[in-house]
Amino acid sequence: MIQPCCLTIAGSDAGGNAGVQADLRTFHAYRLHGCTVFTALTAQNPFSVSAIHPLPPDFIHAQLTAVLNVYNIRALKIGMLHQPETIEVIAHCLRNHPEIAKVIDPVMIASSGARLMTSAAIHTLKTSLLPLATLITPNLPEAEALTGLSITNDAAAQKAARTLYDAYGAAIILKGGHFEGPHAQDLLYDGHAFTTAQLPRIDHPISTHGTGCTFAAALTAELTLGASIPAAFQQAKRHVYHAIQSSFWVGKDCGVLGFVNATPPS
Ligand code: PXL
Repeated sequence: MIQPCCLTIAGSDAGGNAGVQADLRTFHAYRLHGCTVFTALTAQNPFSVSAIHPLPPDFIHAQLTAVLNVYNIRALKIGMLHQPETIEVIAHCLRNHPEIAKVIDPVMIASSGARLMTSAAIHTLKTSLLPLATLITPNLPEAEALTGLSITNDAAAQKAARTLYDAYGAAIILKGGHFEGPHAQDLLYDGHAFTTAQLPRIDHPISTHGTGCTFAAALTAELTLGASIPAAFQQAKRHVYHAIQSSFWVGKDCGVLGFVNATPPS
């Protein structure tokens, strides 16, 4: 029997907190095989990104062709893209695969503050890639950059989610972690209804670098296993919560998300 598997198209994080490394460990938590297409290599730790090495578009094309032709990929996740040429080659390959669910995490700035996407690339992302998405998962600064809206309260968050849905025809999860308050609340708009997922904000001393990648990877794993988008949303949120709760130290002032056994959707 051929099992379903998933794919991440993202950057490498040398420190192993974010990017492809976070995605693979999340897929493994769901007992899913993960294919990996690297867009760029980064030299970084949770405190700074010291170098970015984008991979050539023809090599990204070769990686995509190699995996899309053979593996039973049900859902994929797109993370760090960095430059316009990268986005164009990915959009070109994925246009022929409407059967694969596509979760796009429009990564723009690392938690250390480093820019992971050039401003020219934001334009290409909007015109070429976001229209292919099944689900888009911006945080508040990314949603503001994509819509031009200022998101300072719940009503503005709903307006931004609806604006993005109307622009791209994809479900939108707006990650509200940047709002202040005792709860970390995220908002889903799937074209029919707004749903929220709310868990207590974890006051944890260990670095949470990589939570955005882990959340999008958990959504991808859930969709691979057949969950609906609203169910995937609640489960993925819980997955990240448990990963933060079980994080541990791996260097001076440097932690990493913990290992979680993900429960498959019922
Ligand atoms: O968290 C966003 C992200 C995605 N991908 C890579 C990253 C980061 C943040 O640092 O390094 C490779």
